Amino acid sequence: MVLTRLLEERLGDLHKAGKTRGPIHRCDGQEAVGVGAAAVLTDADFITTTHRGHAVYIGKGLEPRRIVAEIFGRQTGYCGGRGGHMLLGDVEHGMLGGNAIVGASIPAAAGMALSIQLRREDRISVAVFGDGAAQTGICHETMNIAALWKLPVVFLLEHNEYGLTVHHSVQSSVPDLHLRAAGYGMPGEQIDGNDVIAVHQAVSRAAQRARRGDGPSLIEARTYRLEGFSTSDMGGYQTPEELAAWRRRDPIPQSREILAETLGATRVADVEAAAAREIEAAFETALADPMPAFVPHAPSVPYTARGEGA
Ligand SMILES: Cc1ncc(C[n+]2csc(CCOP(=O)(O)OP(=O)(O)O)c2C)c(N)n1
Ligand SMILES: [Mg+2]
Repeated sequence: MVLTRLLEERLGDLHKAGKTRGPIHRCDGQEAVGVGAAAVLTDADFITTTHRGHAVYIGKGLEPRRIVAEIFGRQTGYCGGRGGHMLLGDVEHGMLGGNAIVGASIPAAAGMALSIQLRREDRISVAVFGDGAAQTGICHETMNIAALWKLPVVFLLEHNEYGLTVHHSVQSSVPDLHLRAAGYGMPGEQIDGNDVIAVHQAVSRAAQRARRGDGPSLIEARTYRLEGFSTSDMGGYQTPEELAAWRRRDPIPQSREILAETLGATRVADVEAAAAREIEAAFETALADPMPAFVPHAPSVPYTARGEGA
């Protein structure tokens, strides 16, 4: 979680300095969802995420250095520098990508779950998606068929109160989205998405159910994004009181406190210092990496009817 926070703080600074290619979608305040969920999975399990996927990338075990390289278009990035921060994937870690199409991470994960079921493999698939994505048609279609076919998939709804600048109260017919699970015939539960242990426990339960062949579950993790929709967001739609209340529930200080009780404050500080060094080194080395070699487009041929010409 600290790696993710430090990565994003640095990305925010670099965007301000005009050094990123386009805005970055930060997940400050939401780190417990992606990290807590990914920690349940092995490399063999699949996960898909959203345009705000840094916590999932890190949680699934991807290296910060190659994440930074990808974001800055370097050859050494996970997708050779061609995916960028929203479309980063790595099959070896079962990280099947962030996704810039709202809602599209949901059927992608269910499709992988269908493949797992057909091949009788011992792995599961997880879809992370937002409260805005939960209102799309493809979400409903996917949940229906996944429950009907008992696909080994976990639907993890990262409810951060807003879709872009739009509050959930004006985009959803019900405030509690896990209630919809009943309509599809699968279990649904709401959890505190800022409590990394609660996330880990809920995803573990859903993962066990999926592994047993009992089908999908819907977990609604309630959280809040403490920064803008993207680094280009001018803000103004969140009240100072709302922001302050959620800042007090920042998952990182909460986890730090719990860990300090069991591990001791010194050990926790050491781990955080190591995370800071890792992020520092990630930026230093990745930004010195080469850009991909220029690949010219294939020579264009005049358009002819299908089957003719080149
Ligand atoms: C199909 C589609 N429609 C609209 C957009 C523009 N868009 C990008 S993010 C976003 C809001 C998504 O909200 P949510 O699912 O809650 O994710 P969050 O940004 O809160 O993490 C919208 C409407 C898009 N990228 N894709
Ligand atoms: Mg949202």
